[in-house]
Amino acid sequence: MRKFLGASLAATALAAAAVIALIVVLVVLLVGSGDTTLKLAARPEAPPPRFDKSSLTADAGDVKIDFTNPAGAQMPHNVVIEGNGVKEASPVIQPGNNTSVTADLDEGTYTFYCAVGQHRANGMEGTLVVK
Ligand SMILES: [Cu+2]
Repeated sequence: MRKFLGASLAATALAAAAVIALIVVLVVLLVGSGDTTLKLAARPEAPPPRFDKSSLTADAGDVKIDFTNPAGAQMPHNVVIEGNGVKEASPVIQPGNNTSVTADLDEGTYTFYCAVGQHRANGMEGTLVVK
């Protein structure tokens, strides 16, 4: 009887531990394993207009790009994240301002670019790889 009780207690403790572990896993999955915030800026010495980075990497999930158009820049800019059916754009900002754009991204390769004028055609774009 005592032996049975001990085994029963151990089984209960094991079950409780399993439930707790499951809850932890679910919380990690739901709260988001991979929210990423990236920094990006326009280079002030335009023209030609350029970002300060031509490639970015992020974890799958909400990906936020904090974008700075520095005070010394000559022109307005924005950032667009596009690819795999996603297209999210930040507001266009004048020099000396900051903005951001956020997109919920799956694994894959995306493009980020500036949608102002001919900036993208002139090379103001880059690749965002989501893993
Ligand atoms: Cu631009």
